[in-house]
This record gives sequence, structure tokens and C-alpha cells, in this order.
Amino acid sequence: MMLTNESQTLRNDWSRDEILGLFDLPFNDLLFQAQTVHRQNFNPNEVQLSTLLSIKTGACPEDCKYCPQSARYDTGLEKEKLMQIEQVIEAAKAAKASGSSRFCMGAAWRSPHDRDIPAIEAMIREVKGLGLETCMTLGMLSDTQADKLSDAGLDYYNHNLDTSKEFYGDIITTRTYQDRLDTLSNVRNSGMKVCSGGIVGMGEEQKDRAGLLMGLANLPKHPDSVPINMLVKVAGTPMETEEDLDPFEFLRTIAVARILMPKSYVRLSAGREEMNEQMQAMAFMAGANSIFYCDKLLTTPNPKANSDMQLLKRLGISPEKSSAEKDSQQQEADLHQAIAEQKTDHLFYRAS
Ligand code: SAM
Ligand code: DTB
Ligand code: SF4
Repeated sequence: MMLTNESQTLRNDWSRDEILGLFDLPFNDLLFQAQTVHRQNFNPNEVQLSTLLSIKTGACPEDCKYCPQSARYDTGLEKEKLMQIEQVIEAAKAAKASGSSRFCMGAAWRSPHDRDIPAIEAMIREVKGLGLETCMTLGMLSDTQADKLSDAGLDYYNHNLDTSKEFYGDIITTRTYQDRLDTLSNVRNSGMKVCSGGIVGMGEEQKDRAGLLMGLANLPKHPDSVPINMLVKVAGTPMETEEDLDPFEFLRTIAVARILMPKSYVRLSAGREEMNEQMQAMAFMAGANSIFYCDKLLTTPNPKANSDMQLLKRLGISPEKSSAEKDSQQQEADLHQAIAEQKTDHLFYRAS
């Protein structure tokens, strides 16, 4: 199936066969198509930078087979209680100083307890007050919890579908795929932006990668941000000896995500520590335009900030400004324009 300009309207009715058809394209045709869609919707030489912080680590009651933070697996991880707000602010200031535009706070919870919400709200207000976009990932949210986080000013909520509906039960048994859809709907209804993606390389088949992307693209509205994680194989988890996914298949997943969700940010997410620079450059070519920019993801290593900056520079890619920065630049430009117009009006008035 060839995409033309006319078919560029956002679609929510993708069939799995159509998606598998994209996966089956010759690699160069797929990348060309994805890059074309990317250029029609984004500056291809800008990448959005998000910094992650684990605000509550380990001892999670859920059984997600990929996750080092589940209490069910012995991964040697030291559990930590909910972080003090001062530490969160310090980390957010450092993120801003290093050029990040969004600060994402993650907690190893099934869902937040209502008693934790006031502390969470305070974190959102403080981090937002620094001029950073805010994102949280705290597990399932009820509609009232989503409304509270939205009212506190949370910009994005991350909650992943993780994999296809069919493969989901092989990975997680303590919450259902429908639970995830319900949280995503609560987040969307609260007015927050949705960040939702998944993990590849968990032993799933191509039809499951297609199914994951179909689940995301056929949501009532496309997620604003789509993290594609390559499984980080952590010793002690049931997935520690999982076979490597073919890197080209990973790139195909990014490219297909870009084609299905043309206006969404596609994040080259976990797994970059194991990828070389050429692979990351190809992911940008395939339409990825966001990364986690921090030395650590939640609990596992990520490329160092300065090596990321060097890579972006070598590729001629600039970090995207935060919406607060874009707004203030726009205000400044409007002001200059207004002053210039006043000056011209004045000249015109005197001359006539
Ligand atoms: N506990 C919350 C939840 O699961 O909704 C939020 C944090 S959880 C760690 C966020 C996401 O991180 C998961 O949905 C999963 O997609 C991703 N993730 C966790 N462990 C991973 C791993 N080993 N490799 C790649 N992605 C991983
Ligand atoms: C997402 O999709 N990936 C991030 C973020 N959302 C929260 C988490 C990746 C975690 C990788 C394993 C770890 O560091 O614990
Ligand atoms: Fe818990 Fe989230 Fe890890 Fe699942 S992915 S075990 S819910 S921290």
C-alpha cells in the first residue's frame, strides 16, 4: 500500500493485514515512506529530549515479566520509598540545565494510593514551575486521580499497552489489557496528553508488534507520544535470556509507528545503551524524534548525556525546545512585531 498525500488524514481503522503489509515492504521502501511522512509533519532535524527519574523504586506487586522492579523477581534492586520533593526538584533543575525539555517521573506502583496524591501534586507544580514539561507514569489511574493530576498541571501521562492484546497474557497476569485501555481513556478524558507505547524483543512475533501498533493507532485519538522500548534484559527477570530481536525489525517497528501515527512523537526509548550510533541514526531516519536523555532510565543505564549531545551534533540534529520556551519565544517575536508596526504606523502618520 502506497501512502499518498491525500491519505495523510489521521486514521484509527488500521487492519492488522495492512500493518503487516507495511512491515513486509523492502526495508528501503519502508524507510523512505516513513521519512516522507516524518518530513510532512515534523522538522526532521529536531529531537525532543525527556529526562526520566524513578521517584519510587522496586517492590512492585505486579508481575510484568520484563521488569526489574517487580517484587516477584530477584534482581538485586534496592527498593526505595517515595522520594522527597527536594530531591525531585534538584534532579529536575539538573535536567533543565542539561537541555532537557520534559521531566518524566516514574513509580513502581500498580496504581497510586490516594494518600500519595498530595505529594505527587506538589512534585508536578514544582517541576512545572521550573519551565519544564511534566510527565508521570504511576500505573493505573482512576478517573478522579487522572483529574487531580491534570488539575495540578501534569502535561503527559505515560501508560504503555506494552504488546499486542493476544500476547499480553504471556507477559503480565496481574492486570488486563482492558485495564490499560481504561487508564488511557481516563487520562485522555482528564485533558492530559497521552504517552503510550510498548516493548519489543520479548519473544513476540511480528504479528504482535503489528498488533501493538494497531492497538495504539486505533485508539480514539493517537497517543501524543509513542515510546518504543527495546527490551532491556535484566538478570533475575524471566526475560533475562530472551533472544535478541533483529535490529532491522526494531527499525521497521519505528518506521511503521511513524507511518500509522504521523503526528505523534515516536520515542526511541529503552535499549539505546545496547545500540550503536549508526542504529540510533537509522531510528531517527525511520521517524523517531524523541529520546530519554539521562544517564539512567528508571533503574538501568542509558547513554551519557554528553555522548548523546555529541551524537546529535554529528547528525546535525537540535534538541527541541519545551512548549514553555516556544511560547516565550513567540511572545518575544510578537512583541518585536508590534513594536515594528507601531514604528511604521508612526512614520506613516508623520509623512501624511
Ligand atoms: N509501574 C508503572 C506501570 O507499569 O504502569 C510505571 C512504570 S513502568 C517501569 C513503565 C514502563 O517501562 C513499562 O510499561 C514498560 O513498557 C517499560 N519497561 C519496564 N521494564 C522494561 C525493560 N526491562 N525493558 C524495556 N522497557 C521496560
Ligand atoms: C517507557 O516507555 N519507558 C520508560 C518510561 N516509559 C517510564 C521506562 C524504561 C524502563 C527500562 C528499565 C528500567 O530502567 O528499569
Ligand atoms: Fe510494576 Fe510497572 Fe514494573 Fe509492572 S512495569 S512490575 S507495574 S513497575
